Amino acid sequence: MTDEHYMQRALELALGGEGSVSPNPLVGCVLVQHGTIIGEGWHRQFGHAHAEVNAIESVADKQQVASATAYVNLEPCSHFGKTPPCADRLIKEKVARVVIANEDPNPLVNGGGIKKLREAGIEVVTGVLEGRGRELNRRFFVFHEKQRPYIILKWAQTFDRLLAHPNGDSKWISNEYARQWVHRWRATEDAVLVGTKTAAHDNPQLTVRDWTGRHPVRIVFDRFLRLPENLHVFDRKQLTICYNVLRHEEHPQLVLARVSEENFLADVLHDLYQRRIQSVIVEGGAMTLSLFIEAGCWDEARVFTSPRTFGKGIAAPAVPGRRIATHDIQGDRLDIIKNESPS
Ligand code: AOF
Ligand code: ZN
Repeated sequence: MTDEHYMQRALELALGGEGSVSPNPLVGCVLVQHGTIIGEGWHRQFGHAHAEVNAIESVADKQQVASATAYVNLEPCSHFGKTPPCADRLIKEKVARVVIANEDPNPLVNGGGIKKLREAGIEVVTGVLEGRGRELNRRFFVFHEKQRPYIILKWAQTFDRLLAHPNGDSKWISNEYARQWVHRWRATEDAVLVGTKTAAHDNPQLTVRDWTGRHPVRIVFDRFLRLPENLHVFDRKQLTICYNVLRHEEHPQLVLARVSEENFLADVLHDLYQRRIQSVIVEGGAMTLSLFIEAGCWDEARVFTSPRTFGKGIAAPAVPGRRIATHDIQGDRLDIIKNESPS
């Protein structure tokens, strides 16, 4: 077994935290002694123990931890946050070696964990499966490096690349299985966003119903506060942030957030960063998707193409990017497209 094998296992364990740890990263840890895995753990819940601590706690015979190698996909932390520093704990347990995929971009850590471990005489290897680690924690890296949430654009188009009928109706483009995928995505991202026309015309709830998991924060663009208050997004069953250029108000489960008219999108993204929203799925409509596309401010697009045709209607956006995967969802095609140079 090589370092890569054990790191792959750490990455698999890390995924166990999906949907529960944001805005923290997904982190897994494997402890290995003499070629045997003696402990495993992952960060399970925001505010709770980190991966390294859970891995150490899982070891039956604690004496074995001394002289073991710890495989952890993110640099062990060096700060006192919700829990004490993992680097200190690894030093205290006298592990011999620490193998890491990615350095922690969080300014509170940022190399500090690696430095602490090395100063304590522990051998540290970095960059093992670095690319896979970055992909796993792409939301966390974009959030810290670009100081904005990770942006996922999502839409369903007809075979003739239309988003809606001429009157704006977009019902029944993708099938029920595609809708279930979307609900699963909502449960794993921090927020879901729609524009004014979509909120008014479709009156979406933007909650998780066809899957289990927590509801995302709902974001609506309504620059001039023209949307009626009886829409589902304003039902206060889950937090909605309504970005506008007129006024700021905070109510239980509803925030009217005022941003500038000139720098609307940049202000929104900055405000979301400050609210620690790490990822957003943009669910339309055409104008809102275009706003993000024209600004180059998106990371991933998830596009369903149905075999149906509408003949005429509202054109679907086109995104420059690289297709990284295609799935067949019971007859609907799902393409995942990556933006290779997001702003
Ligand atoms: C680790 N192992 O499993 C995780 C780390 O508020 P806290 O104390 O939970 O700290 C959160 C920060 O710690 C998070 O932003 C990231 O920099 C790091 N996450 N570090 O050593 C872990 N989840
Ligand atoms: Zn930690």
